[in-house]
Amino acid sequence: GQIIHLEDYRPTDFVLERVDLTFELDPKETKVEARLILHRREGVDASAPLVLDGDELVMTGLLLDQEELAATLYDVTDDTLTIRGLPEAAPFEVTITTLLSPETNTKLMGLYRTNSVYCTQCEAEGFRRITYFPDRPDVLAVYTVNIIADKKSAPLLLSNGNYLGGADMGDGRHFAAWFDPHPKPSYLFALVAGDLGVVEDTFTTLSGRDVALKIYVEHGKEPRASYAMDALKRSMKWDEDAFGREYDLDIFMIVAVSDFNMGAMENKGLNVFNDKYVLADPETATDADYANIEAIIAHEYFHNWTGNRITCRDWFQLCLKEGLTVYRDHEFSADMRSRAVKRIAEVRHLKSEQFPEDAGPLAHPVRPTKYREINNFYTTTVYEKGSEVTRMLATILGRDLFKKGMDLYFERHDGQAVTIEDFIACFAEVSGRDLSQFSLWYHQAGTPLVTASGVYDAAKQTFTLSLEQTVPATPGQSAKEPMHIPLRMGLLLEDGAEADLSSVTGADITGDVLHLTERKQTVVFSGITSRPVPSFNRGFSAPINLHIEQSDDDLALIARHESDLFARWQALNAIALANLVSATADVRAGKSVTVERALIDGLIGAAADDTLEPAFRSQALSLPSEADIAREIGADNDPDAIHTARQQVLKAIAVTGRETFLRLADEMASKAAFSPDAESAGRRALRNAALTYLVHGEDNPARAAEAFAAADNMTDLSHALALLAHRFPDAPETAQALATFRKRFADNALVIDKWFAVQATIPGAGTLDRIKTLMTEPLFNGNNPNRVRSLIGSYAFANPTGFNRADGEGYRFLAKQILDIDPRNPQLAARILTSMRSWRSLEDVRAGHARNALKEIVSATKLSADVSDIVERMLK
Ligand code: DPP
Ligand code: ZN
Repeated sequence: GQIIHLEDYRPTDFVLERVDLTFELDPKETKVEARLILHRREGVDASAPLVLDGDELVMTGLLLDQEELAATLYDVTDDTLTIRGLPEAAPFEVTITTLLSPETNTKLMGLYRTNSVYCTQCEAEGFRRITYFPDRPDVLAVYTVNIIADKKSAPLLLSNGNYLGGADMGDGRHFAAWFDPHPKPSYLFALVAGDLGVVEDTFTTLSGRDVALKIYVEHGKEPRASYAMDALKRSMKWDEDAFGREYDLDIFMIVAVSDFNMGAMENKGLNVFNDKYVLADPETATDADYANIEAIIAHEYFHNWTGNRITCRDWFQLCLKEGLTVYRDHEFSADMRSRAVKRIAEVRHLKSEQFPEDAGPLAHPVRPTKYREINNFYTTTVYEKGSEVTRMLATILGRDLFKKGMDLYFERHDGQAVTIEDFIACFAEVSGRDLSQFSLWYHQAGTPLVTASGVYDAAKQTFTLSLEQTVPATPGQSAKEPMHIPLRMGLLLEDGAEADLSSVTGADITGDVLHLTERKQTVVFSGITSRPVPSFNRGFSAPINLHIEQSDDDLALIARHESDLFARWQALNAIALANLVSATADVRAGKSVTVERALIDGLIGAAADDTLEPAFRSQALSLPSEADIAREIGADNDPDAIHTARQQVLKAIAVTGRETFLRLADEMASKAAFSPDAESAGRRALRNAALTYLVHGEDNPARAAEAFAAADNMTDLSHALALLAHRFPDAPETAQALATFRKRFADNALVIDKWFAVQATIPGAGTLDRIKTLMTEPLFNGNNPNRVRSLIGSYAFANPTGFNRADGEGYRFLAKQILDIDPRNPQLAARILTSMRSWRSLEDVRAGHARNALKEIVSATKLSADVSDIVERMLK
């Protein structure tokens, strides 16, 4: 594919007024008739042709104003249909007939079949696989959709908007018509047809309109959709309360399908979901599953305003809807759950997924300026960093001005396809602030590094802070400008009180936000009565790396006394990370590992502190991951040494904390019936964290096996299974638990995904053979994206020692799998390949093997644009 540049954007030559679509559904040969009403945009040359996008289409008819078009007036290429000789000013009608084969559409883009259900996925460029069309987000039109299908196999016929009516056709088929009054881009089109069960409810909006809510799932799975329904109603209410946004159709539908490339899709009025993010009950879903369902139901619903009513001018603006909508779903979850615990989980995710992306060959700005394959830009940078940028805007402006800016955005741009500049202009206008420096967050890739050091002058009672920021070079961007970094902070005094920050020179401070805007800034605080311990980046107010020389004692003080709970966790995490890095160096030097007292005391102290909520204590106990340690080390990584070091630290904490962990395992055990609420989930998390330590402090699997046998919900069951498999992979107890689990859940694909994932993440070189055997298992299905992600994705993304085998076999295996998946489902192949994004930070031998595996992929004869884009950027 060729490279698309932001600077080349220009509006279409033709304006699309209306779209009428008729589908005659058939698994092998679906006929689509698309009637497009268009007119030439004012000022466009009268000879300019109409160029429509297409992808793997078979066209069997082409009419202009109902007349067959002469062959001399149009051309068809692999990806376009060009029509010449069109009216100069008057509207005209183009009618295109195409034939599709949903059954053989393994790319899962456009119209495809999943479990005998017809389903569509059009974002980003899937609509062009249905008909020739101006398939870009700035072409907004009103759609009417007629669906004709076999009545028996497809009793349900759904599309966007409101239901107009339907009828029996007398020949075993029936038809339904839908009309969506809201102009929309083609990527929000959806059609679903099939035989599904439904869960129904209603929601009354703030202005008193009743909206019918329907969640469609496979027959028999209806009870497992009730949590999703509850989450939907809470989302609708929250968007009214928090953002004043009301729903705008008579009906809101969600369909859960089992073959889906992404998490979910926000099609207008008809969201389509990966069933993983809809279906839940205590027996089959973990607390993490419940939290994900709540967040993703909210996310897709919130898109109705941030994405659908106001959409993107072009795909470079993807963060306009995604970053903003992630921010909104984060705020929703924070309001539904514990804000601090939610923030810790978000930051863990950001650091483990987005920071490595931003530090490697795939780094790109939140708002990129070029792409080859847009599917490859649905990244953690666009989503998660995009959300953080929105959060910083709210931090800088303050709650009221941020809200005013959002209100202006909704009012001014409703019904439009806009840009990041349009969005920022609303906030600049309501606040009177110049946000041009802040906007660099959208344009400069790379995680900024802030270094800080402080000097206390007891005689003058001043504290002088020297701050410096650098933004690392990233592909295509060598020199960077200083950014506006809003750093929330506090100065903790010896008695645990907080210093007043108002007497300051060298920086603007609003509340507890220090505005770092220069490359170097010297900030002097006066009236500081004792040597202060600075606590930076409270609530992770800015997505940065922070380097500050701080003693374990000072960090421990923050961990005990900070008013910001997130900052307490951050301090504990900093103590742990430094210790894990030095332990790794110890292992590589052949020395015994030192575990600092501050770490052991800090963790056990937090765990034992009954004044803190259990969910927070479980987060405090959860050590940085092996990937976190590798990222902190940065270069020349040996995953085996990291694993050994981490295991030894874990064991030392386990031994010292044994009494505490025994107490927690007992006290946190639930006697009540299962409830998925955040508080109950927090108790389970703390109990399982305690169990993890206990099991690591013992050398037999009895405790984990007992936990497995006693578990009465999936959170506890899958945790016990992972403890057994990861700590005692070869024990008979493990083999037995795996067999029991498989037998019990063989009919439940989502649970079997967990069974594959737990085995794919067993540490050590031996896991590759296990995976090869699992691929021959009858339950393995290489065509189902969830299944492929659970086995191959988990191995490549979440098994540092297993995947990064010193002999390179893990990389060679992955290369082979990528080449196997790519022809069927390029999007899936490209996504899994990004697991190798940090290969350059490995030690030389492994890095050499990784490079060779990537070269093997790049030299394959036929690669999709998706995979070749990723592999070429990774080798550059
Ligand atoms: N379905 C994806 C999301 O909601 C892409 N829009 O983020
Ligand atoms: Zn989204």
